[in-house]
Amino acid sequence: MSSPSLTNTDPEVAAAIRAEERRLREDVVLIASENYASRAVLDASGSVLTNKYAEGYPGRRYYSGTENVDAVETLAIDRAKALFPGIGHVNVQPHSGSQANMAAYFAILQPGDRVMSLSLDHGGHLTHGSGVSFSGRLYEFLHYRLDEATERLDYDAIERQAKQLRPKMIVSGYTAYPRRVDFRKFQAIADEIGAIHLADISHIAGLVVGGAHGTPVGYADIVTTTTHKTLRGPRGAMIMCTSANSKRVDSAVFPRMQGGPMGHAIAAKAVAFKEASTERFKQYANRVVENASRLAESLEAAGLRIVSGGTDNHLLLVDLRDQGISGSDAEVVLRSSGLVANKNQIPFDPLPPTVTSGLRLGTPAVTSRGMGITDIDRIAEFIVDALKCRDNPSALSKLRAKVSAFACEFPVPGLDD
Ligand code: DSN
Repeated sequence: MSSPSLTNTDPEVAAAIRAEERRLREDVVLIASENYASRAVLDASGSVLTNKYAEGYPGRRYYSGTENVDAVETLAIDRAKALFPGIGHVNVQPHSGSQANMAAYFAILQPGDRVMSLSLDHGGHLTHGSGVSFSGRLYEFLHYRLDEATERLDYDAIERQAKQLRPKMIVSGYTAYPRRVDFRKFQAIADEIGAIHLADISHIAGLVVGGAHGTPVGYADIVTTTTHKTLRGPRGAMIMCTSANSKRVDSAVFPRMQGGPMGHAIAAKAVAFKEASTERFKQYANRVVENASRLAESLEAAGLRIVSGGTDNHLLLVDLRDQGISGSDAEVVLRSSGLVANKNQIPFDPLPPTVTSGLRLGTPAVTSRGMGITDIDRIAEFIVDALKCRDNPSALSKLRAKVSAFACEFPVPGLDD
């Protein structure tokens, strides 16, 4: 909420924030990577801790006056360790998921080293070796792909490929893969060839913490995650690793990759980790998965094809090829109806990433607003209606009014708590 001071100092920024607050209330947010942080997280994030320089780590800083940032960073580390039992070491300083992955690579790899990961068009991330990212430019990434028939990971094929390519690192964890990931199998493959296993759980971290997805801890040498997706914290990231990799990871984050940590963001991470340690969060994580599964079923019942036949996690991919509409056009149609989702390539997509044949839908944000199964059925109806009346602007604007009225029935974390 914009304060009187912000409104007086900068009415333009204050107006944009107010407009965003309205949008968050009136839209149905189905972007799988987005969520609503609580008021407590936002308060910590907007605090005076933004003022402090504190290069280094708690107790070992290059600046004085760091006792308070030391306290919040120690809390964040201890709470993260409690959320991921068995983890040896945690670094809560990375500013983003991309930077967490960068530091993880810096910790283990030399330029030119070979890495295996899922290709971007099958659900991997840009920082998993795309040619347009630093990762694809600095290292030799070679990609595994999903099985064409099942649209799922084929662990036997990945094992064969790993034995042939002998990468120094294997990356598991994805941005658009709707199925469970077997981290134990990835570790077995990595062990067979002496590779490091990096699990990027940015999308599913909250599900792991809530017990709705298996943990990579004990199976991956390094685990990276953002803190703002299913974890429902502030925008940012962290790296977890075995004790054996702790020094390498810490020095890769600072001083190699970043300078001063963001104390306000770290404080907000600590608050989010406290919230995620509750029974309520466990229920939330499980409801996210139930809701995603219901959305997949309802859309399938309405005649839409769901990639891989459903979902085990918080997201699903809709294959639009037989609907006569591209992902990019569907994104625009949904947006004009108050439904916010993003176009996404589906496995073996004939269309480029700027167009795509798919839509990615996720339930973390709507579940944070308290929506359950019957609400998800209504959202599925809205999606189907929007696609049906895509060439009828007046029907779309009526639908938008309906969607907004529906959305406004639910509280907005961060604004109403
Ligand atoms: N941009 C995020 C997503 O939407 O999945 C990943 O970084």
